Amino acid sequence: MSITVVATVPFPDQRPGTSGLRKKVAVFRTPHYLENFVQAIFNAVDLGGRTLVLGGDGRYLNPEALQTILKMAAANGVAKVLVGRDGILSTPAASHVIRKHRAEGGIILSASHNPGGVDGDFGVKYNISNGGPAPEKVTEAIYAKSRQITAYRILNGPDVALDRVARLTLGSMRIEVIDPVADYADLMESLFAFDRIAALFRSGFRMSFDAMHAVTGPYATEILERRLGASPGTVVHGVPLPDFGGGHPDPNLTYAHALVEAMAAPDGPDFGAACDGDGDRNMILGRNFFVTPSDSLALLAAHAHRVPGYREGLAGLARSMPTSQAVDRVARRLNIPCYETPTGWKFFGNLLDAGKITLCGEESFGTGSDHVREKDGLWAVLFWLNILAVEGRSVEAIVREHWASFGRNVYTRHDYEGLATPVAHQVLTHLHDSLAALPGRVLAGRRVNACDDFRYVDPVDHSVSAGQGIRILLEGDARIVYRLSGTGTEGATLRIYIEAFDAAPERHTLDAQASLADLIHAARALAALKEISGREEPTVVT
Ligand code: VG1
Ligand code: CO
Repeated sequence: MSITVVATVPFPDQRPGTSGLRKKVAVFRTPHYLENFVQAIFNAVDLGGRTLVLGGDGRYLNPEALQTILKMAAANGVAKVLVGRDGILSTPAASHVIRKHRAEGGIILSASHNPGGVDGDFGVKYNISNGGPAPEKVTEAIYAKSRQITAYRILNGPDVALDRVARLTLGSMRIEVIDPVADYADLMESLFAFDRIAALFRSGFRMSFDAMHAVTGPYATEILERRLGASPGTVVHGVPLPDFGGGHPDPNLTYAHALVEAMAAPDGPDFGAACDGDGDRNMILGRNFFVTPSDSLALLAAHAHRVPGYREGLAGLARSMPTSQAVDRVARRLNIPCYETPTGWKFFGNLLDAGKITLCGEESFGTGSDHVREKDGLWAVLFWLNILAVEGRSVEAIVREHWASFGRNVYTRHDYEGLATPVAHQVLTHLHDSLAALPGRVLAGRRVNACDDFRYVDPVDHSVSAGQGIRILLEGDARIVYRLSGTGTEGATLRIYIEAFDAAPERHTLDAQASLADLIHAARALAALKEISGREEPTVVT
């Protein structure tokens, strides 16, 4: 088999965002576009003679892209590729496979929670040997290479059969097609009290897990229905489809509305959960009750000592900056550190590697621990099941007890999607210009204590990440945060995060929108949102 060196020109727009390179399928189909970026990875990271992990969430373009990447890996001297059967690997499972098999890195094909299909999104993410997303110095190196590229290397060989577990070769490169679920399911079994959870299901406890026709279907079916004995039908939308059945595989109150409705039915299940396209996000629901991701993180931390994998205690906790400060309160009670990082899982990697933290999470339905280096949707669901099995009480009762003990950080995120990029930048410029005059002023009845544009200094390698979002810190632990999304593929998305602390939540409404109404109003006014963008109401509220 011969290697072709194909001449190409750089594409200017291949800068990885919050979580890899995400673009419309049509962009990835531009001739040489995918190949360029993949060659930029090979040029930036020395994978010659090394092992690479490869897999994706099964979305449209996955099969073709997998074959291209396999042929390029062979032409670039990669020794061995571990690839999930049918090209399937959830993001957390890929992270585990990289770690377990001591691979040099992994390429994950996914655009996570973004819609799929021919008109949807596609993505390529590079993970390093710790199993986590490449840190900024690596993504910047890849980006730099993508702008200098003149040619890529590809093997002229046949497509590889990925439909069964096998050991194959392509040129001089070895390929192992692996069961995408087995290693991951074993890892989950090592962390959680499967006997207690199985007993819970035997007692008649009912659950609905919505895989949203995305990657977690096979994982959830194996773990929940086969290993834990949940009744057949517990997993819904369990078959991964290239277009996710036309849905938006984002587990939140807007896009997982079928599950939300099922949980509101009088005879509905006791527990509901959903994961996103690539299986790293989770949504947790009780009967007619939504657990915010920020509360979920805090609650898992507070209950961790009851779960076998975390019985020894927690080294520390971390949350992304916009995530609510509920977990900070748990850290204070446990007398352990709590770190505040910029948005994106890559910032947790160093803290996890250094043993400084055990659990971490983001407000965007992401929770995880040191078991892998990605957020992990099913892991969070199993953590909750373990707590429910030990507590023997409802989701709502457990959350309310947490609030009674720690107080409640009432929280919401408002997304303004599809803004024209210059308009979104104008909003941020306007905010920047207003910052200096804010401290001491009163907003929604609360004094502004401080405000800044968040700048993170990594406690481990001291690398600096600036411009990570505007924070307005108000009296009484209230906050308003603004930042632009780094994962969207259409125009710009402005996210506004609003939080207030309620020390006596039992006396107040459960409705976060109602209790935060004055802060929401102030946040919009401060950004001059209506004047600048013509928009007042967000497109998605979580
Ligand atoms: C969003 C979330 C962020 C998350 C990222 C990747 O980024 O806000 O918390 O880490 O998606 O999640 P942004 O830049 O659009 O706000 V996923 O499930 O892609 O891997
Ligand atoms: Co995801």
